[in-house]
Amino acid sequence: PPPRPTGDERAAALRRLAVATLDANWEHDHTVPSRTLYPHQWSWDSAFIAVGLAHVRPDRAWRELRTLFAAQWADGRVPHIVFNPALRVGSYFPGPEFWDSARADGAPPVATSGMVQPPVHALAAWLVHRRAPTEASVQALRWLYPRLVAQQRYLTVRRDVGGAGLACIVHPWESGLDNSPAWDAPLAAVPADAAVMRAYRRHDTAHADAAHRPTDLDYARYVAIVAAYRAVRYRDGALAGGHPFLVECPLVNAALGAAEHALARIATVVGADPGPHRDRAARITETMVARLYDPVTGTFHPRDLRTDRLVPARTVLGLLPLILPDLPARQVQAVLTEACSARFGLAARMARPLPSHDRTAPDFEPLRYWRGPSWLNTGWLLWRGLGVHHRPDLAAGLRESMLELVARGGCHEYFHPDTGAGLGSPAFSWTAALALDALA
Ligand code: 9WN
Repeated sequence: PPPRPTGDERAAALRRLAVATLDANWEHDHTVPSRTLYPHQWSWDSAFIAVGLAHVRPDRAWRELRTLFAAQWADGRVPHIVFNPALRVGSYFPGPEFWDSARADGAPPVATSGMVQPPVHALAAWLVHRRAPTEASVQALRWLYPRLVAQQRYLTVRRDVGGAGLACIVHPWESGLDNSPAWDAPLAAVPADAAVMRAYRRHDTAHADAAHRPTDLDYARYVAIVAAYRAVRYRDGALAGGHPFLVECPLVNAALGAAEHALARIATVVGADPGPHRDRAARITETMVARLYDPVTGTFHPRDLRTDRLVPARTVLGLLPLILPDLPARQVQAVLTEACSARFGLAARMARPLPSHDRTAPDFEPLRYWRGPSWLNTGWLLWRGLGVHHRPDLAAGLRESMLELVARGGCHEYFHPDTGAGLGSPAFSWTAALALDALA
């Protein structure tokens, strides 16, 4: 067998691969997540990508965020997809014709989706600036700051369907973890029939193994929920009255709280008052503990607003509130216990990669997208949380496991949670970007 590469050789090879992947996915003013599967711009992908670009191409990191926020709606929502008008019809489903954003009030001139994704952008902007603070990065922060504030306002005001101060997601796509078992219970109430999908052509299954993607029934429901939101032109006023999917997601709300912490730091750079951001962050954390933490399971769960119950599934989403610096010690300890249990296997020396779902659950599926496989972005968020809560031993174990995945498998979209084999897109941008950040 060839000699094992040294740590330095592994790092250098990984860095080269990651930079080449990001360069190949750069498209004029943004980075596509994947040339085949996702050829437009995605919201939270761009935030992760910016974090990675900051290490090698800081100008592009800012450009990435600017392009995304140039498509922000008048109400403050940052759309989860910004469509590239140069691409032919059919390069992604559901495409711009399906979303029909032009008919919605306050949509930008460019075609976008009408939904959001986890608001990890303020954190990303802060990290990009901190990596290389320059006059240009301060200017970029000045431009972004009011837009990031508007994004927060949209989520905490218009999307506060539960009335407690948390943001509600109106579609599984908004969580970024589309077919996570976390959404099975709330989705079961969405009337849909797999036959609906005969009217459409999925694009994803032409580029990835259908057995590794959401099912046709999932897609039928995804399409039905978009159709319900599109019918009211993406207005949020009547959501509580009957929208088919209304859930408070632990990741979206943890990102919301972490964003206020990041905004407090950004505020000091741009000459604004950090105080209100700190107050809002504290309120979000408190409310998350009160509404989404279950003392019996010792982890966070989504709250289904249509039944006002916590969803029982224990997924990686439950661990991600660890990114909140003001998470109380009791919840920090409980989440660490959950993460280090046989369900997720976090350890200072990890035997297997961090899965996206509880390995011991009967519905754990090692190959199917967010129902088991290991993803770099959820690993990266947990890794940051471990740093924030002073667990360098566990952070080092997780980092090593993430880097080993990419070193062996390449910049895949996700990885088999037992073997580490690469799955999904083989040249996926956030995997490259977050590996670069973990390497630094
Ligand atoms: C739907 C782009 C996006 C990610 C999501 C991931 C996947 C889209 C899809 O790809 O979602 O938004 O077509 O499956 O689940 O997290 O942002 O990479």
